Amino acid sequence: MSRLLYDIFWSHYCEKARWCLDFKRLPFTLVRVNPFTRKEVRELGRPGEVPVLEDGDVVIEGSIRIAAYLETTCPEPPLMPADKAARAEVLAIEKQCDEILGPDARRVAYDVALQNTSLLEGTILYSRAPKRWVNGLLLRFVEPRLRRKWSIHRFHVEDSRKRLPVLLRELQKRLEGRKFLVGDRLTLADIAAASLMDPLEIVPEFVRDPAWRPLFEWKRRLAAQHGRRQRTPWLSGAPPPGFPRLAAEPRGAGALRE
Ligand SMILES: N[C@@H](CCC(=O)N[C@@H](CS)C(=O)NCC(=O)O)C(=O)O
Repeated sequence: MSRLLYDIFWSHYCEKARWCLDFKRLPFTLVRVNPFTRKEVRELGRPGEVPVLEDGDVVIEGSIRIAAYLETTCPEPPLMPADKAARAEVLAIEKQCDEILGPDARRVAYDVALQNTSLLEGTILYSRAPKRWVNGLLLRFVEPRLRRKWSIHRFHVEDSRKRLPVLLRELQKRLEGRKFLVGDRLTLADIAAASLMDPLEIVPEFVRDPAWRPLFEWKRRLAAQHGRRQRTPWLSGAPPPGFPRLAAEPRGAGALRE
């Protein structure tokens, strides 16, 4: 029976679904979705969001439902703890990550990338000549649509910047002296948090702030242990125009290496 994951490789929600599948050691085939037309997903009769899992006759949309489906159909190894209270904690963290961390991290990261468009090469922009030469034109078409789609406008970005530290602080606090967000083994809560915070790797005000170093270190360690591909942290070079320089950030190159 074929198992297909409709995927956009740089989508952090797709990464969450891929991580769940890999954790369960379930073989699957990736269907690369055209990010502009979403044709492959629409052909399934779905509105166009990714990830979508097609498992034989069953089609499941969204990383939350995919994780729940995998846990039911393939219970081992478990993504959820056995204890009922701990399960509720995992689901609550997953929900917060889905509703706050995922959209807010995406919004602030796109805001940075749209001001530093080389960060978009290899994803929505071409990285090699001669196609690279049309990037300017492509961006003029794509940028307004992206900004509209993800509400990447000043006030929304500001709101996201204020909301994120609240959640990041909660996550970081939970991890004090512990390896996992809930209990003593990896759960869906860790996969959700580590996947959905990945876009923040390119947001200097978070990734360079020593206050969040333990959280980023945890995320990178976990990702490395599980063989995940993650974004390269933007730790050196001038931050984008308009970004607050952190008090702890060295002048000049601004490098803050681990
Ligand atoms: N809550 C959903 C969110 C999925 C989501 O936002 N996916 C994005 C890509 S990161 C998407 O495809 N959005 C719709 C679109 O761009 O048409 C999940 O858990 O999968």
